[in-house]
Amino acid sequence: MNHRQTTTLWSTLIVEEFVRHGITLFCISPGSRSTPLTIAAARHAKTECIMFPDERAGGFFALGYAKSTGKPAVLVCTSGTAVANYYPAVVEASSDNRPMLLLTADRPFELIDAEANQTIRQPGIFGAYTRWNVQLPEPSTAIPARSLLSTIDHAVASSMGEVPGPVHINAPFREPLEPVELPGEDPWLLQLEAWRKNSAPLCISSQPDRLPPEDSVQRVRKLLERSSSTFILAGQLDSPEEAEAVLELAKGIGAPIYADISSQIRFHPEYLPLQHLMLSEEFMDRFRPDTVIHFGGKIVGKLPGVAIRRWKPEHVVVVKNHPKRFDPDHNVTMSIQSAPGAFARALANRTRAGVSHALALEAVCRETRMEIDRLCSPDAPVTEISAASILSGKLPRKSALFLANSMPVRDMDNYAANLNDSRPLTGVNRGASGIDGNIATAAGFARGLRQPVTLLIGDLSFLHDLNSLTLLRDLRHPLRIIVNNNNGGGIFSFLPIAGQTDVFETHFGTPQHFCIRSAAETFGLAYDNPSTNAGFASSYADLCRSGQPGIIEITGSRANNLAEHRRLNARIRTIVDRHLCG
Ligand SMILES: Cc1ncc(C[n+]2csc(CCOP(=O)(O)OP(=O)(O)O)c2C)c(N)n1
Repeated sequence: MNHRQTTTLWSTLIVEEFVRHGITLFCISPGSRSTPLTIAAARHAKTECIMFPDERAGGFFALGYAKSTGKPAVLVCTSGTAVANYYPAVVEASSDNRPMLLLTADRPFELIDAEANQTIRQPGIFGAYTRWNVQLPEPSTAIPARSLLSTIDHAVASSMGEVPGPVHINAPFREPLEPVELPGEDPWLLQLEAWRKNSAPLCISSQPDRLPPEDSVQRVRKLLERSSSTFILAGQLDSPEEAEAVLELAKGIGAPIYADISSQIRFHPEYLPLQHLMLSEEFMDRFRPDTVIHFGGKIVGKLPGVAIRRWKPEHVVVVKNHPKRFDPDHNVTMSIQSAPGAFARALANRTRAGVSHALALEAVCRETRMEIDRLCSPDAPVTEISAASILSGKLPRKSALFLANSMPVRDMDNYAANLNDSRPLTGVNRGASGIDGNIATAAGFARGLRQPVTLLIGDLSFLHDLNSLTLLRDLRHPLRIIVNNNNGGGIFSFLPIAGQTDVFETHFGTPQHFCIRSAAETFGLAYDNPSTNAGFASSYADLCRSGQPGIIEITGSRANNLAEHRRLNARIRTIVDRHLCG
């Protein structure tokens, strides 16, 4: 085989081995050095290739896909800063334990550190954020073909292992890069004879065992039996089944449950949102659990953490499906590695129903809901709070929700209504909580779920990921974007820095005065800018009915938004105090 044939075959084997693992989505960015990989992916009968002019968007799209499928996509790009553009998505995938495969083309050995064009130090570029990284040799028949396939197998196993995350394969190629016709047979392929006759990968790794450890189940069961007051926290959970199991446990043992917006419980009709109770300091002082059990990942709201720091419970148990430390307040007394849903089920089966700690929640929730609903009256102006609340009640069946960072995720966490007939899967980027890549992640989420997705996002986050609007056109399941345009970072108005008026507006508020209508036009997307709650509800219903992607802009002001949040939270506090502490 000549050099060109080796290069072609080398890349073909890499792609084929990924496909044999069921990894068929390739997110490719254009470039020359990656030609052998791009062509191998493009010409494989079982792959789906999506093109991303912007690698950063490609990375976040792959992240969203992994969030909704549990599977990695393969990211392919050329050498140079193209690779570095994956960094933010790699950080988020690593922090949020999502599988991701980065297959980056590089220049060959003789061009490294020699001032060659578009050449940077690529091996290990993602530092501590990969589960594994490997430098491939330049394609060569001196390398056993089995070792190439085995490297791909190990990459897949590492990405989907005990702690899923990014794996970086850096693949140098020497010119010429363009593929050629392959020889029918070659001695190099002799060692792959058995592999070529079937369609299985060379090596399949076992899936990590996330069964509940029996000794931990027993230990927590004993804690619960001795506990006079237990509090359950549901952090990020990935499936409705897991969510159901945790909710059932809470009901079974009569413990109040605080369910985060990413727990897939927040919209459950049986969930009584403790988010509101947490606003009352008096409540926090009176309800003092001795045992807290946290299921799943992070929690968006900061009040549960504040409460636990104040309560100082004897036992804080964390149940999460990975071995990483999960203890931001250093108060965890038992850390359990298990699938949260399976652990909750095991516990529920072995735990006697305890004394019911039923707080007088129904009345509080009813009255709180009435306060929120007052802001949603049809003729009132649509605001960030009313938009979140109305949206939570209007999400169509078989569609999902993605919440951008900053206020959208918090507003939905705090003010969502409990839906009766639709419980949308809810995605967030809370691993590192960036305001970058939220549009691309939501697009990847829609691709993975094969469902329409609604994204609620602030104007700065929208601007940050503006070029990802190109992705909307080609999605088979539409992404609907609702932008809260308060002309800057609304969240900063809630911080003490807002008092430092000489620097606040210019250095924190950072208004950008850009035109969202024009952005929609530029990318060929439907657009609307309703002013009332009724207008928003009908605009959203129209967009959903159209089956098309589109943007709904909600124009507001940061000052009004702050005032409305303060007024509403004060009223909720009064309700809670009256019912629970009076
Ligand atoms: C990549 C990144 N840069 C900066 C930040 C800090 N940050 C957090 S919220 C925020 C403002 C976001 O504004 P916007 O998206 O308009 O949402 P709003 O605060 O108005 O809800 C910024 C800059 C971040 N989290 N991530």
